Amino acid sequence: APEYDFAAIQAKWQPIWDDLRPFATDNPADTRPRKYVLDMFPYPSGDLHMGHAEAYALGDVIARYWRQQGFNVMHPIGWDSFGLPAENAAIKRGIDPREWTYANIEQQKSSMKRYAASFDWDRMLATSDPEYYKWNQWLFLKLYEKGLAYRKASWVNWCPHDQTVLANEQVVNGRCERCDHIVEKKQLTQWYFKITDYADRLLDDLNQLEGSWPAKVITMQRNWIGRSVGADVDFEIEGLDRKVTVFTTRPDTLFGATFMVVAPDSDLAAELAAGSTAEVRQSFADYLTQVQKSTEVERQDATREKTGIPLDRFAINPINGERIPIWAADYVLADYGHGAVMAVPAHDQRDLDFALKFGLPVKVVVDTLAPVTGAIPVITEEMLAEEPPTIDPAVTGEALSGEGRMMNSGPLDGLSKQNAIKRVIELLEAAGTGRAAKTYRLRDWLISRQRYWGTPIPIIHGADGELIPVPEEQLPITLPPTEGLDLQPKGQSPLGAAHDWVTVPDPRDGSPARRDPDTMDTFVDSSWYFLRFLDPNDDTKAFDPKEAEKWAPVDQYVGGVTHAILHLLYARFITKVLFDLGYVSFTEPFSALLNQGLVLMDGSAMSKSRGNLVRLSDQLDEHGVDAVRLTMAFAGPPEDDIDWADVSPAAASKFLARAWRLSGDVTSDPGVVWKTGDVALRRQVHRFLHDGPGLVESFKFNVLVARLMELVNATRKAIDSGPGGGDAAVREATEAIAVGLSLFAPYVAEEMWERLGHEPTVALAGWRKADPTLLIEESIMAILQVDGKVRDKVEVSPRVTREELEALAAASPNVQRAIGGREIANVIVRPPRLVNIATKG
Ligand code: ANZ
Repeated sequence: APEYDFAAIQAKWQPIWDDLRPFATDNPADTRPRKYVLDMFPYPSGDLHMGHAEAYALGDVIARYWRQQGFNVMHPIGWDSFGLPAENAAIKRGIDPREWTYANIEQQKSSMKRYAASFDWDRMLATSDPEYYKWNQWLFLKLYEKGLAYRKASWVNWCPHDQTVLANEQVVNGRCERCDHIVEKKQLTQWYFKITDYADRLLDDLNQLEGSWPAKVITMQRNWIGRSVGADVDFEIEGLDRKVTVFTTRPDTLFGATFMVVAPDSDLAAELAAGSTAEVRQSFADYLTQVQKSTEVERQDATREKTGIPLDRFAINPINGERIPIWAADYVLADYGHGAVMAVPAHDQRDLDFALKFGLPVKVVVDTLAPVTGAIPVITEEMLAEEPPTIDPAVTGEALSGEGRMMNSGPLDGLSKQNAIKRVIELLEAAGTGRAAKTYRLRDWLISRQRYWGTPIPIIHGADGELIPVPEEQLPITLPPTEGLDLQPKGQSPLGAAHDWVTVPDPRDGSPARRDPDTMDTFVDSSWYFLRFLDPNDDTKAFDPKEAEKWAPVDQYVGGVTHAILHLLYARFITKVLFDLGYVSFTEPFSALLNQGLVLMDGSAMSKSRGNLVRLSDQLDEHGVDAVRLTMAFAGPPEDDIDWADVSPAAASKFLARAWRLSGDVTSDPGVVWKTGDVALRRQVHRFLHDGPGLVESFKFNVLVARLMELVNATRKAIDSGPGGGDAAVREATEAIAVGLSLFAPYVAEEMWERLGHEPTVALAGWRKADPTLLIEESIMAILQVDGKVRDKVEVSPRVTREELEALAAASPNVQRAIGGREIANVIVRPPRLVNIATKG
């Protein structure tokens, strides 16, 4: 008998599939319902690795499943091919980043084909193609027109190693996400996208995704946007002709503000210091130098020793006219709220730590011992003075952050927190000194990069400093060749040195002007790529709104949790912008999201340096594509990490050989009548057909594989020691196994399908509907008695109801005969096992 030879099967089917194009989605006459299943596209950093293999195996289960359900499934792939690694590799090897990038793309593409990922290869794209990035430039111009792209000078995160600006999202624990160097601060004029205009929508629309996105990702997005609700309060500054506004989430504590703190690196602090004494100016300058050395993370660490300096200036509390001193301290951040706070040391721990260190007054205004439901404050002056026990924060060092009733607060006294907040906002609004306000943690999206390998920003700088958008018909602005350019990072874009490229005529009058030399963050490229797949070769527009109407949003997005914040947030933002511009009719790009886990080895991430790297190509050579893919799906729930040391692709390969052998033992004809087959095996097949869809749709791929294994065993038993290979049920089971396996192990499934006498491809064979009459699992024999004597037995479901069982008894000819013409006195029904009919006489 022939042996299962995965290598031969792979070599045989690859060219046949290339020919058949079973996953093409370009037929306008296709009437199947549509599904858009998208895997996050890879960065071409080398050959595919185990992580890709997991992601693409799982995404493919979903895509292949929906095809078996009769859907026209869009499942495209491309490359996120701009970015730093290509540029760094190019610098290291002295080659053009294109060379490195496109060689890697070729390699990944051929690996994906061998891996039998069911992509529509006609829709391939690479973001570093001018045909693609032309539309990044178009998108930029649209945002610019809308006032959503702007330039501003600001302190930016600067990686001294990569010599480039980083978005906040790319700074992890104060270090560069890519190279792990400590990130510094530097002042630069940069391009930003105004994502903060969309903060509320980005937050509120997350509600739509509840249940179809992982809860963890929704929470991460919410925290990243970080909406705080409270009030803005305006303070007059003595000797200054302007007000200072603070943002507070606790306007109810306004009577307890005993000083004000401003961020030392804010314009406001500089202005306040400038108007102060020479001594203050000097100490401020010294303090600022010291502050600039600390990282954002250090500054946000609430437990860090407080530092600060008095500015010798005073603010007036608008609610009671109190005069409070102004300090500069680095626990207040320049770019959050208004960069200034009203300090309420009795009720805020950071303010308390600061007050106690510098001897500033502490005033309790919330009686946290008074039950919120009670009426009268119960903290007395004596209690505050009493020791021990005391709750006085100035003594305990613990701020009273809990709820209670207001005290020492004039018109607010006795109110609960919520009512006090409402009341104080009313009072401030009436006086014109404050208002309800919201603040976000989300910052605008810094998109300029001082690197070569990215999309050039389509702006021209006139000699007069005017910013002129490049006329749309001049797009794309393509990157110049790297020849003669020094790509080594220097803090300025290498494009600035490409004299012929950067010097252009001013579109207004032809006078000499300069191109913007920066390139875009690659997250711009990936923020809309799912739309480009719908018509990747259209050179007249970014995407066709009609195609978007047909296919988008993406029904199922699959990818790593590493993209839970940045990429998803940016794609959601750009989708909303495109909605506002009228290009799409939906506001969320990805209707459902699946995050696969990581592939580990011996409990830790694989890496060359750890020496625990498992090479995908070795695994594929040793066990075959199908076995590796099946292992990925069988390892556990897809969200969980897979430890490659704990799984067995060799066992998967053995199982596939077992399944494959069944197809050689089926001797019946493809046209055989199913209903003549062995009932027990048919029941198991139809239970499998019935349960399969629910298992895939709830991502229980591993359970479905286990069910396939059971079915293979049962079919083998039926062949060897049951009705034999000629039985119709054996064919029915083996065909169901081939279709089931087509989701996980496309090569062996195709081979089985052919051996069963069918034409390729099994990928479109269709998932058969279960016959409901075969879904009664184990049946039970119920006994039907007349006057205590057994007259009949019937097969029933274990869940048969009293009424059904009684009706079955009444319908039994044997029972009827036994009753004869007599009158029925009493019927006892005990489902599922017994009916006893007692007659009169
Ligand atoms: C007075 C107050 C009293 C506050 C109290 C809190 C408790 P979240 O929730 O993170 O939004 N704050 C405002 N701007 C700040 C800045 N630029 N840097 C550091 N802290 C800042 O925090 C809002 C609170 O953080 C605000 O409410 C303000 O302190 C402080 F019992 O105002 B609060």
